[in-house]
Amino acid sequence: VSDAGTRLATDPAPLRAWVDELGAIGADAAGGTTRVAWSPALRAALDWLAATCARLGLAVHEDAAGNLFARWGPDGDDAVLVGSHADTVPQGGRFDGALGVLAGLEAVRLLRDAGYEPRRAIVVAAWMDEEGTRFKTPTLGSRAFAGHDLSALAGATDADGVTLADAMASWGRDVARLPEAQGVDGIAACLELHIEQGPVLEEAGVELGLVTQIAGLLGLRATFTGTAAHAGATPMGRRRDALSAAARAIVALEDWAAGREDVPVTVGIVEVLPGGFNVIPGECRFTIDVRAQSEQALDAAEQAVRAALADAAAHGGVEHAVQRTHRLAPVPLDPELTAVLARGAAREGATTLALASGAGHDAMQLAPLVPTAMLFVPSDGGLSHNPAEHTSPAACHLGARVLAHALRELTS
Ligand code: HGY
Ligand code: MN
Ligand code: MN
Repeated sequence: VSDAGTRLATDPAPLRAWVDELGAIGADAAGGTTRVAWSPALRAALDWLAATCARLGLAVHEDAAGNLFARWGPDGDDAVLVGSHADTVPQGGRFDGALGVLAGLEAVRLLRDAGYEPRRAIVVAAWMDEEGTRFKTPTLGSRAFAGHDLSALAGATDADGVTLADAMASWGRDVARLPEAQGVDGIAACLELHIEQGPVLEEAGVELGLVTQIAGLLGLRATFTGTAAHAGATPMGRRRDALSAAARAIVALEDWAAGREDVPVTVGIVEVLPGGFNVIPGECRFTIDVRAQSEQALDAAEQAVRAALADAAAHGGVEHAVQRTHRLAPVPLDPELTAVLARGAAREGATTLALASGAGHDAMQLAPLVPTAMLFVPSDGGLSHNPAEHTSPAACHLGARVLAHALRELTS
């Protein structure tokens, strides 16, 4: 039960209804949710979000980068921002990102219904393209808000050859005007609630996670080039098979990472060309995703990955090339702001655990510039980036109430 200071409603149903309504936008045939950047599904989601925020009496606007903001309270450049992303991975779940936006909105609703008036504004945010799925541009919206120069991304193309510039133009946005999305000067603090996306809280039997830091991300794209040839007439000893060499590399990467605690390595996309059942693959392209909690570990991982690719290519007698697509440094979060979340959790009598985030988040773009803290709620079975992703209504609402306590402390 919440403390007498601010009696917050505890009914989890309205928030769960929002999660289900938003999760249905972009629902795909596999039972998941697909809302990639600049897609019609994401446009529909932001329209739903804008209408929902407007019904709560918030002032809604979208910036040049497609970020959506809903503001409650007075003007000023000391707003407290709370939010996450509305885009998803392909065939993703209904909670990754979306819950962070909706829990922020629920926190505002709870405070308004309790008769609270903030002395400085609370801004609920839905960041554009946190996942980077379509153009390999993770955290594009929050990077634009943080004032990063993103001009190099304009020519990025998706799997259908559509450029980022054209995709943005389909939303009435000009990629050259991304710098106008710089807005971090207008906020004094940033909070993000997110599902943990791993098994730690559930296995520890703890209700909430207080995030100490966010893992660094390294994205690589590898191309193995052999010789397309006849599957039946080419003796095994005469082949330059790009796929079998890549497969050897991929298994070597898994073996390398399996021997280490917290440097997960993932190959998520593999393209085989020309892609005939009776043609020895002449080319194989694949992505490599590396996470680590320190720059040194990221550097060591990149070296090991490059060495494993070179060995496998040499073994298969094929050429190879490796290109870095992105690298985000590990980011520590703000201890004082995290203590505000901890006090909110204490008001709810919730158990908490301090933990590092293996997943990347928009918070990592804000943390170097303004005090930033993250609150995790458990993921059932530690599962995420999967249609079966789930967190109980009670756990979601507990997180929203803790956000509400923190927002009240920060804006009273
Ligand atoms: O990849 C990540 O860590 C996040 O889900 N974008
Ligand atoms: Mn995600
Ligand atoms: Mn996410």
